[in-house]
Amino acid sequence: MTMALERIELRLLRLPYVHYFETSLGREKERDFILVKVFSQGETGYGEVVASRAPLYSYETVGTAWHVLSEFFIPLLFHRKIEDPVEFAAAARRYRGHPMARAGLELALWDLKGRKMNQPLFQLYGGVYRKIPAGVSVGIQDSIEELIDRVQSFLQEGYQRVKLKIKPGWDLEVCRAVREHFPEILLQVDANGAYSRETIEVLKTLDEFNLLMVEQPFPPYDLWEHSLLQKEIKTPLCLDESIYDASAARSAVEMGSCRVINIKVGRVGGIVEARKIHDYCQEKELPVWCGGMLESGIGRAHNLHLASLPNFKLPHDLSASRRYYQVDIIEPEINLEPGGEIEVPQGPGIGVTPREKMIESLTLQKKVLVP
Ligand code: OSB
Ligand code: MG
Repeated sequence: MTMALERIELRLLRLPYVHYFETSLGREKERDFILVKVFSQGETGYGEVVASRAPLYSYETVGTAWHVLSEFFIPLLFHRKIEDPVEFAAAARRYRGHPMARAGLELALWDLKGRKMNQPLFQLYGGVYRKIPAGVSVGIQDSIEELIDRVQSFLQEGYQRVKLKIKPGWDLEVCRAVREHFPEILLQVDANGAYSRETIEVLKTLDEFNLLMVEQPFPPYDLWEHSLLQKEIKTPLCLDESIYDASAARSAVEMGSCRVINIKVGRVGGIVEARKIHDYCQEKELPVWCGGMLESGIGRAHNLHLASLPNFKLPHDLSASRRYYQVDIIEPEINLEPGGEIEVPQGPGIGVTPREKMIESLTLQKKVLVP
């Protein structure tokens, strides 16, 4: 049975970070993002759009997502009287691109569905893990000393692995220092596409540091360059930005461009596409892990449910609420358990409760759409 939605709300929120976050793409002090709320028969579903203010990580922005959601994806739902996330994913294929926008809406429909069925999302997805291993992504700092201090305190909190952001000039010396201080930890690096054919020698040297993986050394649309590098180094390459859908995953694996994939539901356009990538990698015996976009508790709760699927086999970029924000927009907040794990929320839908008053006070812009 197909139920029609009564109303959809878009909200632009701004949330300051507890500590700036710097990657090869730049330094950010706060996060602007869109919250999607879908309403049906007294239930509300919540989704988060991970596009940021500027087109740095990908071409999408808060502005492009607001536009395509208002003008195309939401009218499509209303026009076809769709409420089911799988039907939405199928119908939305007529439009190209804008994965973060479509994922935000699909996630809201999943949450709504879970709440209506009175089931947590991990159960709808067929998840198998009740607790997932937490990793932490540590940005570029002003000095190596500050970086070592930050890594030390995250390890004390219990994170199971550390990911360092690197860029030309903040790479070998940084890895060497962190390795010397912490010889045993699970360590990996992420370049967000900052290297090129000309700077490949540095990447080959990374083999010295016993890293779990090197994430996205070259720009997104360069599978070929990654395949050449993977042949030259022992450390597995992991792709993030390059894997924009299931066919890109297949091309990358068949070309030998990576041995690990980071799945982000926003980057690939929703849970339906994320599952295709998950299932394909499982069949190919390639491990995946769940990436993050510094989400609020709503997006992170969604990520926890996704990360419960069986082939999510490496520690994730999923950290406690307070690693990102002073106060999160959900309760209970996401916490790290002893041993560095995070529990998958057990309530219906995403399994956590959005703090409506706080969301209202953080809202910069709001739009209500009706059929
Ligand atoms: O490349 O994984 C990335 C944050 C914003 C944009 C890109 C990336 C990241 C992170 C953060 O590494 C991971 C997290 O949310 O904990
Ligand atoms: Mg990355």
